[in-house]
Amino acid sequence: MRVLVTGAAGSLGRVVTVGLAERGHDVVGLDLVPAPDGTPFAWHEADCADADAVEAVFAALSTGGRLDAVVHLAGLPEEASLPDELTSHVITTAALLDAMVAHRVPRLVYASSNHAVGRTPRADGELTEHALPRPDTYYGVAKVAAEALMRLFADRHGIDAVACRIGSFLEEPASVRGLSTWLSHGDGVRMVEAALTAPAPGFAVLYGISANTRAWWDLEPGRRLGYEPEDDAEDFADRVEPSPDDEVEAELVGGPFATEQFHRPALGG
Ligand code: 15L
Repeated sequence: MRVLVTGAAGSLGRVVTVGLAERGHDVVGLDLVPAPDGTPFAWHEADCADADAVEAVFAALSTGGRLDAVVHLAGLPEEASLPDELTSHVITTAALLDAMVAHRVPRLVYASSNHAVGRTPRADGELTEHALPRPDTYYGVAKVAAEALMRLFADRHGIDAVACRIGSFLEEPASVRGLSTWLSHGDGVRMVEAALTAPAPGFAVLYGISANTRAWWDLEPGRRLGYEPEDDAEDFADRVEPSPDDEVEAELVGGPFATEQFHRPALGG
């Protein structure tokens, strides 16, 4: 498949671009910054929040053959102001979806986040794809809104749109919470490839975690799309130090993002 990967220079993007290229996909990177030295695939520099710049990238790509999908990984990875979060996640997704419709690109795979449902209590039981939006931060609010936009474009334009609610994408789990929420680098690539290649998923949500022994987020929605995780955070459990925050972080899906440290006014604060 020919795939445009946004945020190609970011922590997810660096792993996913290389992983997809190794699996035989024709990857095109897109980022605000230039390609790292030695990048073996095509690269465009543009701000995904700038609709004209995004359109120009799609126009340039249309001369090189059909683009099969966009993997949208660009965006702030943490809490910021509400306007910045909306720009980073909703406006960028809108610019990409508009360009996809204009250039008949049929599929979007999006790095959504567990923080879209981060205020869901663990006591509610297994976290399924049917959990109602329950963001824990403005970051989570923007992920919810980006998912809603994907659903709208799936319904209106028939775009296949897979929202991957990613847990903690790290080389190794870094906290007790991470023993449940970890997504390994290898599984991250497997997840994106499954979301890219699943036959006709329409709009779909999956939880992006590894096959962690302590997982309590439903892996079935991913498995239905062909995502078979292979790693388990438990293999690293001996290296994870307990912390006084573990108990409070275990109460809600979003862990630290759902704690009081992020309480602030929506505007002007
Ligand atoms: C995310 O969505 C964030 O981008 C990342 O910074 C982590 O907080 C991660 O979720 C997590 O929940 O561990």
